Amino acid sequence: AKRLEGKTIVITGASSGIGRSTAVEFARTSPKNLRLILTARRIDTLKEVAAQIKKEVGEGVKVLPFKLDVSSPDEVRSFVGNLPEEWREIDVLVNNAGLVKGVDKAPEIKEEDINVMFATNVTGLINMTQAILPIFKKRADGGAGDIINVGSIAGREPYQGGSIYCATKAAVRSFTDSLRRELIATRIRIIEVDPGQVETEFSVVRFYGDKAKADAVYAGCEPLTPDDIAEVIVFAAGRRENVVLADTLIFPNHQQAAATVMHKK
Ligand code: NDP
Ligand code: 8X3
Repeated sequence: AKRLEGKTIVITGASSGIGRSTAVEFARTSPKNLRLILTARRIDTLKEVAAQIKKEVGEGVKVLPFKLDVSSPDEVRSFVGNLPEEWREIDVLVNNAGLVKGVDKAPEIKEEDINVMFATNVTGLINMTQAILPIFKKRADGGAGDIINVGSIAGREPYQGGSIYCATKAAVRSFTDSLRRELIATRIRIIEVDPGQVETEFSVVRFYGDKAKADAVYAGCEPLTPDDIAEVIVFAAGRRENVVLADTLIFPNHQQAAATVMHKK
């Protein structure tokens, strides 16, 4: 917790699920002297998260809700410049925003779904990384700061009906590994956290808002909670600076190996 003191942390997709839990967990772990920049498209929801943090930990943590669509290159490019001056010395970027759309198989996959998944999960994550890295690189020893990318078990184990989503998460994994090698001569840490099944709005978004279909995904199994992943993200950011928790796969006990190998009751 001491190690996180005074840090400025950006979280993408902080309005729901894993991103929202990560915001709250950072605040809980380091309730004094932390700056949290919470970003997503739903600004009203981000304000609710800010209010929840204030209620839980008090005024010690400063929270800035900031409307940002990571799939918009213009919005990402102007992001840092649009932050108030005292919020620009960013120390940690959590690239969490991401989504899945549909369960269609080729050749039936909707063009719009393909584009939104790549624009958000891949190009959005890369653009955010490029927007923040120059801040890290100005620091001593070639640079310092943490980039924590949320990948997925789906990036390691592709499955039917998920080809585009799986491809986006495989791309995240490959980009993350390249980046870590490119930055070897710096103190910048590149961290990947790959969740298995977590119950969030993820499946509701996948089924275009159909809650019954989303609930069926989790019937007969016990998915992880977003807090389970948030704890790992905050733990990774809180290690002493020479420790890189480079790559973590986390799944519920029933899921074991792959995205689609599941024991249902
Ligand atoms: P949720 O749907 O609950 O949360 C997704 C978040 O991403 C929301 O805050 C949403 O905010 C944000 N988001 C979506 N599109 C954009 C965009 N264009 N710009 C900015 N923010 C955006 O799902 P999860 O919490 O489950 O997902 C978080 C990450 O975890 C994703 O990268 C997902 O792929 C990954 N993941 C999830 C797993 C699961 O089983 N749930 C498993 C493995 C990985 P808003 O709509 O307000 O913009
Ligand atoms: C989400 C994991 O297997 O539900 O990234 O697609 S899965």
